[in-house]
Amino acid sequence: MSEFKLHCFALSGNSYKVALFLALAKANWEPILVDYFGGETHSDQWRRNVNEQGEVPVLEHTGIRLSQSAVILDYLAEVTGKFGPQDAGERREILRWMLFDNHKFTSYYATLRFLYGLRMTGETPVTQFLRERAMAAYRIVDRHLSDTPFLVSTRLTIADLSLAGYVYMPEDTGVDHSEFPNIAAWKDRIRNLPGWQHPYDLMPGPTFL
Ligand SMILES: N[C@@H](CCC(=O)N[C@@H](CS)C(=O)NCC(=O)O)C(=O)O
Repeated sequence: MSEFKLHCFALSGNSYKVALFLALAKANWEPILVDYFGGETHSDQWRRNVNEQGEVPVLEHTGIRLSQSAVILDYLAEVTGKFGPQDAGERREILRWMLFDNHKFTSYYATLRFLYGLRMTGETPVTQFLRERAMAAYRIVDRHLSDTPFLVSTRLTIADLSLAGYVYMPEDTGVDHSEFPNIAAWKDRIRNLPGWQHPYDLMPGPTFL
């Protein structure tokens, strides 16, 4: 039996943050496919038994069940001793970037990708707004990565894994990624780490709608 169980699906970049941690840490884990597009996370039963917040990822480990990717990454860093902070200053920096990620970097981009890249809504005032907000967040991260190889340190931390959730997703979002050379170099550094896998290889389920 696997030590860690991750409720997830391939298209979920928020789940990928955790799946990538488990892959890079060479943990003994298994994915549990959630039928998100079939409405599973909206069912009373799923919300009662898995996550009242109605979201993946959800991690199960030794009788503990956790949601929110940032909380899960923090937990995994603690129990595995990998990719976590080395002192209080790093802990605060990791938290600062993970909060920025949840509010802006992942959040705007993931919603844009869902509408424009998966639901194929075409351009609307909403996609336009989301792209502007996402690109503003990408500019901030790109500038930050111009003088550091990883977000918080010279080594990979859970802050990098949080921001990496959607950056390998292949769908067209209308964002010109050539504007972000430092993010491209950072993506390559992560991709070259032993154990890295693309989200669609790491998690089960359909990869298009
Ligand atoms: N802040 C959450 C976001 C999780 C999230 O939005 N997950 C999506 C899938 S990628 C979801 O389950 N959404 C359900 C919904 O919005 O109804 C995290 O980091 O875990």
